[in-house]
Amino acid sequence: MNNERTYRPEWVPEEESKEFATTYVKKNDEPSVPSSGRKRFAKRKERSIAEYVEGVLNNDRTILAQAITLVESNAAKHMEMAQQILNKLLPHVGKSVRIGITGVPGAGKSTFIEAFGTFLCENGHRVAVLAVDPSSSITGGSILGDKTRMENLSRDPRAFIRPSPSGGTLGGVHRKTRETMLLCEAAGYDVILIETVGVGQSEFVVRNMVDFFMLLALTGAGDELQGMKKGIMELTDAVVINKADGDNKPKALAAKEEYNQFLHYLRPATPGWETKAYTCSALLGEGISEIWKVVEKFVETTKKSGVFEMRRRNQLKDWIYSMIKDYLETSFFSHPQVKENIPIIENNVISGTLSVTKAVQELLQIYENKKVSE
Ligand SMILES: Nc1nc2c(ncn2[C@@H]2O[C@H](COP(=O)(O)OP(=O)(O)OP(=O)(O)O)[C@@H](O)[C@H]2O)c(=O)[nH]1
Ligand SMILES: [Mg+2]
Repeated sequence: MNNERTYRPEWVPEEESKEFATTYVKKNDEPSVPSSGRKRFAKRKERSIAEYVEGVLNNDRTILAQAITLVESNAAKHMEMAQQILNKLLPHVGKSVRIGITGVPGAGKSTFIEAFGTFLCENGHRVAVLAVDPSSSITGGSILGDKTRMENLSRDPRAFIRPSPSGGTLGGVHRKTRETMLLCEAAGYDVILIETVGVGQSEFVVRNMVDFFMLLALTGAGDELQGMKKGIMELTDAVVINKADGDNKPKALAAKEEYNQFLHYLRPATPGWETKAYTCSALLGEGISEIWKVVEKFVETTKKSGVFEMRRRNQLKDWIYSMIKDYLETSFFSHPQVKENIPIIENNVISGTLSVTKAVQELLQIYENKKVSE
């Protein structure tokens, strides 16, 4: 039996029929074509590389979703296949505007993406929504949890929503999200929105894969401006104060002024672009079109100055090195002898019988010797 369609995205309401726009293919499932229904063909036929490439280029959503599943798989066989597909698609990538959106939980990121994405679709764009969510291995991904926030967008055939790849290191998530973004570009999505929760390192990771980075903020700028938010502000191309509606509107406007005064003294995240604060109401859809105008202006300015291309080139370089680092780190810490010796060496360091440098040398020696004799 073909049970492919039983995997419904969670954000589709219970009573909905099968007309939802996004196709959710269960993670790590063998990518496949529908089975013929005959028992002895229980192991379904795999698509060829050419079928994947053609399917993605034709924006066949099922094939796109399955190609993403390949990219997200940690199985060597799938990885190899995914790389071949990506290589064939490379001439068709890079033509989108890549936008990162961050903000504390509850800032309204999902509501904003619903409003912004819908606005873009209505204005002739095709929008892919991805997420980098460091907590997704526990929660299953914030987008998946958004049963209602992106209801319209998830049904819109011009939009494609994919939850954060779960599990693995941040470096692994980085690679998977970047490659997913490339697949979406090859499928013709011209605006890519990447949501991330304002926790830990994920802002830096997302900043490094997008053209335009936006911080969704709330009122009470004074409190936020203290402490860690400053670091994030230095990455942003726009601060958008959301929930500028009802009683909150005057406060939002005051916060905008405060942010603008503060931003004035910061080094801009993008050379030649002045980061400013704006207000909007994602809930009412107010100020959304103005924010798109800001993005358009940004793209125009940075393309003219060459900063746009330069950033993309630097991001590619950064990607090479971050992948190497990620590979080495995983390889080191998953090495059986290293794993075995770490607690012993750690103890020796803590009890004062071994210096840190010596400990590291010993572990590296174990790793490197083992590598040679393997
Ligand atoms: N009044 C008002 N409420 C809003 C607005 N945008 C979002 N909200 C509300 O704020 C709450 C949080 O919104 P979300 O869109 O889920 O926020 P989020 O940033 O995606 O949150 P996480 O996914 O938990 O990080 C919801 O109850 C929204 O209805 C807005 O513009 N105005
Ligand atoms: Mg959310």
